[in-house]
Amino acid sequence: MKQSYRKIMFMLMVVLIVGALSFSGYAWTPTPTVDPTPTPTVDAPSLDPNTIPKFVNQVEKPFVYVPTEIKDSYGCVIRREYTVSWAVTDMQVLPPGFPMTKVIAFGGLERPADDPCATPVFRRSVPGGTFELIRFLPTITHWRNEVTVPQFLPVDPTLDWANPNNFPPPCPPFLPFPPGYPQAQFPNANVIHTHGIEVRAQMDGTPDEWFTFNGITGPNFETRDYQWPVSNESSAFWYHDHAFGVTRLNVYSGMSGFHIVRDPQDPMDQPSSPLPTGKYEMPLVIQDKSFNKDGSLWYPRVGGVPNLHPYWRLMFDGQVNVVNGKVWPNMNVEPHQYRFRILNAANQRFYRWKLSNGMPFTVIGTDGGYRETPAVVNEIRQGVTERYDVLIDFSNLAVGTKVVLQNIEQLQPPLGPPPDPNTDGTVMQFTW
Ligand SMILES: [Cu+2]
Repeated sequence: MKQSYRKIMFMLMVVLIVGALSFSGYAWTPTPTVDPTPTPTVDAPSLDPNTIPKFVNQVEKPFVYVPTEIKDSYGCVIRREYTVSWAVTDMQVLPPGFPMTKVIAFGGLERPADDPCATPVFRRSVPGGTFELIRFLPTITHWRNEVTVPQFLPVDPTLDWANPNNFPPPCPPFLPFPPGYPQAQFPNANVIHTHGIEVRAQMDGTPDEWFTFNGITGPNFETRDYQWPVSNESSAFWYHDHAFGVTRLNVYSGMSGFHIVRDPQDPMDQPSSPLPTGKYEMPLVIQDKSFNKDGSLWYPRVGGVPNLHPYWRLMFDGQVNVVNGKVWPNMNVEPHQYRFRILNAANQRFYRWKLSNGMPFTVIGTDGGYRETPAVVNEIRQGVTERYDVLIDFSNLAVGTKVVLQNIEQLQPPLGPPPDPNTDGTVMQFTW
């Protein structure tokens, strides 16, 4: 099964490369002297996922950014403003006792818990904080790139990419990573895309609108300050890095977070709504990752076609699932119905959710807002970037029950093998 899958993937890759070369005008003739066997590589994560204990981490709810509220002469709030930055830092992603992980983390103001009057404090986190937006209340966000050190994952300078230093693409033989090419690793190009939010194109974080910490900007750059009319229906959205040719590295490094839009005119968002709120509402940012023994993120360092692209690989699936920045966490629940906003923030992996005890999910919303009627299902398939708004009712479980959120989607559908129930087939646990 695995062998034939590899053969199919290899043939697919050959077809794609031949197609790309013919399209770009190259006359490419395969010669019989070329050995089609992929170069053997030791490019693999050094931390065996089976040695990482599951459900030791506790899930954390992303904090909510505190805005500055601009009021008119009557005291009515007419606009909200945020300043959100991102920087390289270390976070405890693996369970306690394991080394910390270098990440790129968003940061903004948080209100200390249980004290609505306390002065907001600055905090960085992976994923980033949540923007709680009110429909039709205009909002401005000032984005600040504070990545002052080289990107720690391999930037492949043979791709068409942001390239802040105008570094000419190197020719083979290529340098291994690390160190790679310092002129490509620094400074890090970033731009924030607000996935699904209605906004002017110049403020949507398209790939060539990138900017660096030291003032280098992409060809389409206009502004670091985005205005959102917040015209979408109430739903959840994804903000993430989107810089040209390095998005996969920056998102994998941690640059993800939720926007949640609520509509005061929608009965489902009003105080009389039957939907769970407060501690019974939980956003879940789910990603797959692999790790090294020193706690660092592992990302492929040898390209799929290393003679053309030394580091870039078309397909990569992590071995471990990370929920709200924690590997395989547990969440203690009460006998209550919960509302989960689920975001697939993986680079390419599709998920199919299933609960280990066969309990159903009630899907009340998707990327576009609330459904006309809820759908009760036993499985949910979720592609990259998609959001689901689901209810899970834990109120009829016996004390001590543990329910595991599983992933049963095959890798790289429709060709890949099923996930391993002991690693990427497990996501998180709910404990009553
Ligand atoms: Cu997106």
